Amino acid sequence: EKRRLRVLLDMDGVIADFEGGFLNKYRERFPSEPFIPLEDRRGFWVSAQYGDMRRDLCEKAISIWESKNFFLELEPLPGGVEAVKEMSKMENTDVFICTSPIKHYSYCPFEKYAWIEKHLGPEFLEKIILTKDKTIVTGDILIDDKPEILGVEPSPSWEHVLFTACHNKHLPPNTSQRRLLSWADDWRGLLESKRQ
Ligand code: UMP
Repeated sequence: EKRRLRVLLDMDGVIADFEGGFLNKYRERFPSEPFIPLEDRRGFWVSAQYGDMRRDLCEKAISIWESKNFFLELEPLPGGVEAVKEMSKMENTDVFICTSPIKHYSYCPFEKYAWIEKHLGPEFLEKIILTKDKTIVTGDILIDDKPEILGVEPSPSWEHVLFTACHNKHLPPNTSQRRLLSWADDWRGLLESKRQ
């Protein structure tokens, strides 16, 4: 009996460069406001770190990803598109893009679909899971840059592998959480380890 491997891939911070896209557009729109270089990013929430710097910068940051074309124009992260295409062609492997939309829904959900079609191809439109709660989605592995993924299911089926990003790379080593350092890291070996 053949067991298929189900891989769940986060979008922002894993295949799409949310942090880089944010910083470029923030600096373009607010050239005289302070900003946080990517090497100084700490914590998953960009808005929280900007708000800590100066209260009003929280909503200025949010206004960037609530703008039209923000999600659509994100650059792919190095090697991500190639890796997703390659793993989806592997035998006994099902790949899904599992991503949380923002609450301001005018552009984000549409643009996430458009981004996937543009960069991965129309066949991947059938592989998109938009959810605020990834714990209720079943899979063998979830590759995501958010350090803690919580929801209504206390015991999710997947192993969360932390994808390294500017905001999580300084976290103290966590022996109970595996990491993928980038798409140049051994993601094939990681998938193989889940087939045992
Ligand atoms: N996001 C915010 N605020 C932030 C940073 C990100 O709302 O400070 C959004 C961007 C993504 C979502 O739509 O949160 C994160 O989704 P996942 O990467 O967890 O799928």
